[in-house]
Amino acid sequence: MFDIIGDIHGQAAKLKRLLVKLGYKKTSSGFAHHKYKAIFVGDLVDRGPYQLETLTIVKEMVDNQNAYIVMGNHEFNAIGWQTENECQAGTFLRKHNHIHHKQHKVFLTQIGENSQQHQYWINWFKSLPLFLDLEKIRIIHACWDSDIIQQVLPYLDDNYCLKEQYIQQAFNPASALFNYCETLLKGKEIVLPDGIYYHDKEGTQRHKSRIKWWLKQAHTFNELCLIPDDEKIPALEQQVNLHLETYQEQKPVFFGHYWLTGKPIIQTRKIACVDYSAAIESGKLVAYRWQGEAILTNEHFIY
Ligand SMILES: [Mn+2]
Repeated sequence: MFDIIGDIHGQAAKLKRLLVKLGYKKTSSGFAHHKYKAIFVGDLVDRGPYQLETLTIVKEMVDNQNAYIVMGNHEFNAIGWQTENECQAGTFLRKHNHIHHKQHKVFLTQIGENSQQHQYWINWFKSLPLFLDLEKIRIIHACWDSDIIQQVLPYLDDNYCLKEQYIQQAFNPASALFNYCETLLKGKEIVLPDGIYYHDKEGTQRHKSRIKWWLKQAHTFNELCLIPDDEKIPALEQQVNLHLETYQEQKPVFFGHYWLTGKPIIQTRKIACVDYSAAIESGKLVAYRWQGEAILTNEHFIY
């Protein structure tokens, strides 16, 4: 039995409150539950105020077999920030530009950029699996696409962790591996029709949008795209012509990443997102308490 816990983004206070609510007890070897193990969907870091504390709590649980974790795009990005680009000496796999620095600076400050501690956490991030395929459930940060999972396997070790020798490739936009990582860790996107755009949380103009990959069908861009309600312009009511690959397998899939809001509900009977924007003050940290069911239920969300 598992508690699948959403993106924490440095909100250690929310994490501790949720763990206590779920019945985990603080022991000499970290938080533990006599009946449940936690599964974290990634994105422990960036944005929130207590990133080092979040990492420490989660790693202690993982090290003591009280939790599992998969990699989020923010852990992936952190690896790229700290790893030199072998093709271009003096540069890094993730560009040290203003936007990337702004996203990552709280982490770098708390951890001490280039310190031993920094390298310690980067090494831990490198050891995180891209997904978990357990006996009865699957966990991934953003999007489970069965074809891509098959194609990415040769690059992974037995724990579904990216092999060290492929890290450079994973950040090279010309490689297939880069695209696999994009889909699994950041989800699927669609290019909006010519001249149509919206503004994201940061106010940046976006001509591409994340899509609800879990839908069976969508008739318009508004139905398909994850666009804030107040940005939903009439032009997005035009018909979308896209074949959606529905997840049709038996095992339920849990993921995070999507900054959902409102009362947590399952996406389908087999698919549930547990990210409800804990990173921002009004957002809640959500868990799904999985008790062995093959059909998911809204009753099992706890927050
Ligand atoms: Mn994410």
